[in-house]
Amino acid sequence: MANQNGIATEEFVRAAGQDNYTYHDYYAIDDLLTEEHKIIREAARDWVKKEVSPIIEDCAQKAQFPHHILKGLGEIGAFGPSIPAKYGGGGMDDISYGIIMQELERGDSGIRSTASVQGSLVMYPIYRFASEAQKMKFLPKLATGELMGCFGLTEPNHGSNPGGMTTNIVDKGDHVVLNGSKMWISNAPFADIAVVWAKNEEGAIRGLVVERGMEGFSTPTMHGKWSLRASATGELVFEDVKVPKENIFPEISGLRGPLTCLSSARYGIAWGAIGAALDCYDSALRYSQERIQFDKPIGQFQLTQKKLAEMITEITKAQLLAWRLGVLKAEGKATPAQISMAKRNNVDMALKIAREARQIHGGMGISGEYPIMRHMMNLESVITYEGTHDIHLLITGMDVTGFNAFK
Ligand code: TGC
Ligand code: FAD
Repeated sequence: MANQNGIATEEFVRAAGQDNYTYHDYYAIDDLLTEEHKIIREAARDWVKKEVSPIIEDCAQKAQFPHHILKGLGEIGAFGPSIPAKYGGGGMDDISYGIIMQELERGDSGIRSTASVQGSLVMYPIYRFASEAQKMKFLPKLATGELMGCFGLTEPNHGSNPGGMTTNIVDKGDHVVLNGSKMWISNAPFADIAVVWAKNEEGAIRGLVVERGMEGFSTPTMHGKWSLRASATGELVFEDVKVPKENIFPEISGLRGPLTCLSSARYGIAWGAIGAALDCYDSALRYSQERIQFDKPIGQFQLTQKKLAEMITEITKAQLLAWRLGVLKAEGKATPAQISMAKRNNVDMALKIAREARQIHGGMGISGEYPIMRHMMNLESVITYEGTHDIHLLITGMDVTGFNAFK
């Protein structure tokens, strides 16, 4: 049976026919949260159970992005939770932002990705760097999902090294002319606006808002992904696009601009990845108690217990890292290198847990009846985007040794 969007609602739902996910908090980290944090978490979790879990396996199998959930994402405050209410944002604190990302990624990394891009990579730069007129023009509509955005930094020949970008703008008086291309851009195929980073004639990196409909601007979809299949990824192609000067961010020049946005998004991923890990652990724990082999539940075998014990240990360490980072961020003390460490550690942790959970589910682990393989494949993108695992290792290496391995 299919719903009005053509997405089957009964195929590929979980084995039990419903989402039985239970949160795991082994170290009573909830005691460190406020009542408001817990209310925000419950609202996001309920929404994911109702709107994401029933359709997500089917969307991933068919490589479809579920456009119909955008309005709901806006309603639960997933777009720009930390942006002030004056601009339509949620005005929430950093931990609330992390909690929402965790609940969304518990559903699917692609859904969290859509929210990360909209909040941290589109709304945040407009909030931080744009003129007041641009803020009022774009932010309230982005907060509700009426407008959707994407973030163009990566190019075909410049991924880990965005400073080498060749996309460029040339000054023509009241407008600039934009040429070049970006690839691997989340949300690009349906985005109404793109926050694009390009070099001017002096070689300085500037940020600008490119709007769908501007002549010479196109967003071809990238097909054939085995990962983040329920997320839409595309290219941004600019062929002599005339962009009015008021669309250029006046307040920022240099790589610091896009990297500041990445710090915000990487922080959200550090929380989000725990959600994917928790979903894999929760499913594996339940399966280990129900699946009988050699006349007993597989959870009675010591090797299964070792896997589960190591999983919850790693999840707990990641939860503490994310919480402490949230406190530092709220105090304005979190450094980019601390954010790098949490992004790298927590995504790596989630990917390893997904692989172990896959083992515990045996053959069923590769089936769409369980969320494991989908999380595992998604996490292969998450460990690559927003800075690869190795780039984040080198950022930590640079921070502790004082030697810059990139130069
Ligand atoms: P470098 O010389 O080190 O720095 C240039 C300027 O930027 C400042 N900076 C930062 N500022 C804020 N936050 C950060 N994390 C920062 N890191 C550096 C730095 O202080 C300097 O400022 P200034 O004023 O002195 O000029 O730059 P570099 O060219 O040597 O590059 C360093 C490196 C390799 C760490 C950086 O390029 C990097 O992080 N590369 C990874 C690229 C990346 O993460 N791309 C992500 C693309 S977007 C994406 O993947 C979205 S996925 C979305 C989704 O679906 O969820
Ligand atoms: P490369 O930079 O070519 O790296 C290849 C390998 O070389 C990696 O293992 C890397 O760690 C290693 N390497 C590179 N440099 C070094 C070094 N100095 N030392 C040691 N090892 C090194 N980008 C956007 O701008 N916006 C988006 O919305 C966006 N969404 C994405 C969605 C998906 C699904 C994916 C897969 C990517 C997305 N990206 C996006 C791009 C992403 O940020 C890049 O893929 C990532 O930064 C890595 O760049 P690359 O793929 O060109 O790999």
